[in-house]
Amino acid sequence: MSRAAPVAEPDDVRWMGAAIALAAAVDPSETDPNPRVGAIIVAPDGRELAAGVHARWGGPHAEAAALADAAARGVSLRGGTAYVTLEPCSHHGKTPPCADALLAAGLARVVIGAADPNPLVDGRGAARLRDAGLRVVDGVLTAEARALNEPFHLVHESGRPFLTLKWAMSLDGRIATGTGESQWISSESARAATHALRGRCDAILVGRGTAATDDPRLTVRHAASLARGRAGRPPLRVVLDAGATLDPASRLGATAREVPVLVIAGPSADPARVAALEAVGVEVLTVEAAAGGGVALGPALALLAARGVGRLLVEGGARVGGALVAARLVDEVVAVIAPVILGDAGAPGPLAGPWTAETVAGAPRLLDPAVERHGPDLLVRGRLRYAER
Ligand code: AOF
Ligand code: ZN
Repeated sequence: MSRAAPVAEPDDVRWMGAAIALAAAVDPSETDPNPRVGAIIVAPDGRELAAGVHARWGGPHAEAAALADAAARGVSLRGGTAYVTLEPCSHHGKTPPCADALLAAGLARVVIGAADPNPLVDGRGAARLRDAGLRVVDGVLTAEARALNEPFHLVHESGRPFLTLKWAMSLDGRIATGTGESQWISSESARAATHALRGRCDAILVGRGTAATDDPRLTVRHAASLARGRAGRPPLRVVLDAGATLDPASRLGATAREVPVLVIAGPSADPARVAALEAVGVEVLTVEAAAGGGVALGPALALLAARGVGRLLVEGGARVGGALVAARLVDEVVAVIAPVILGDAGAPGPLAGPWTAETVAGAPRLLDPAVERHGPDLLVRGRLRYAER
């Protein structure tokens, strides 16, 4: 039996816009890696009856919050329409399925902004509502609803993490002096902002060269900087290291039993080196080699996504950054610009490698970047858009 798909009604866009605005007011670091979601329930006569958001990771979903709001107001939802920015869930997670809760409330219609790409849901929430006889309308303000949760959609739909590439450079575009000194180009307050950025990511990645030169810790300095959804777990520390040549006595190696370290090696890594890293508690996984040497980036990112890494922060070096931009794998850029001039004499810039934009007009570009001031430094942040090919 086929049913005609219910069509949108004139007020649907307005109510969905209002639900999106509710979700947009939630700080994403409160819900990560969960999506931000808003829900509004409207009576058959067009009055708003209840509203709710998914306000924090582990807390009630937006629909449950709206139903609790209705209960607190003592209103009946019978025959009403729910506007949800994300398809209601159908799985028993930390909370029971929202689709069931909406059914129990006696609603007549559900209007959905974006489908839930989580394999635990993936259309089953909408199907359950339809099968129970509700009128389900989807595709209302979908682009805006998806924009609330770009990393969430990306990781489920493309199988790779949302990738933020970060660098700090001098006013004249250098990340070190010609003699190789780089600590510290950016101010203490800009570095504190970077630690907060780390606290929102599932993993922090550097290339083997940066691991050797800077001997970084890649930790989050203050526990308070950790996003709630990380539930006290610091981000995974990752080194792209084709030869598995990371020094087991480096800061990363020496602290691997306290905060996990993953080395992504290539197929020709020396087994003795792998064993030496594993002996200090570093996990070593192998992916195929890239055509030009090094580790193949796509498979390395797929491996991280499979490990639950939804947000990845890449902190260098220049070759890794250059290769990621060339491969169009960078989603967001955070660049700190310090008011210092370092000159050249071979001083490196933030991106290295054979790739270059062919024209300025066709070059990747930050879309509507935000600019923040941290002490004396500027922080420029935005989504990276690539030209059509
Ligand atoms: C909804 N409404 O408000 C949200 C949904 O870890 P849990 O149990 O909270 O489930 C998280 C998953 O539920 C998340 O990955 C996404 O698929 C869905 N999020 N669903 O119906 C909401 N936040
Ligand atoms: Zn739910």
